[in-house]
Amino acid sequence: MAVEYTLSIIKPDALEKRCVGAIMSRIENAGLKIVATKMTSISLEEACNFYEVHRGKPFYNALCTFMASGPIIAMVLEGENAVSKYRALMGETNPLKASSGTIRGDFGKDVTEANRERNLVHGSDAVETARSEIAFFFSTLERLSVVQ
Ligand code: IDP
Ligand code: MG
Repeated sequence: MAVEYTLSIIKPDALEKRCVGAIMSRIENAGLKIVATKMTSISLEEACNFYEVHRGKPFYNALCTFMASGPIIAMVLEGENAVSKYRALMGETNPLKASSGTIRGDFGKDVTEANRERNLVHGSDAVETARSEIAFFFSTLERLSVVQ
């Protein structure tokens, strides 16, 4: 099986709820390795660029405003099938539908239809996407041993 890299973001709502440690523990317990990380924040313009693929969708403005609303933690995760493994750990996009045992299902119980962009975490959806998303947040130096 192939070792992959994926970009994880712990979103502003997770920092507000103080479940950063719990999320990182779940990542490590699932056999994924955190190989780069930083706490940072992004401007509205940067958030809009990061989520460019969703431009024009009804939730786009709310999503970008939310992502620029507070600190976030970006991480590069390494492991076999890291992309799909981390997406399974996150659970469904809609926290109202995400299963118990997933990050979104367990920490997003207070979310409503009106603010369901607040789903705690981001994870790349493919190896190719991960490559550009990692480059968005991390310089070559910061990526350390990540071969991409
Ligand atoms: P993903 O994060 O599970 O890959 P995407 O479809 O790529 O889901 O959507 C990006 C982000 O946009 C989601 O994580 C969530 O924060 C937000 N989002 C997606 N669909 C909706 C929606 O229908 N309402 C509100 N926010 C949404
Ligand atoms: Mg996505």
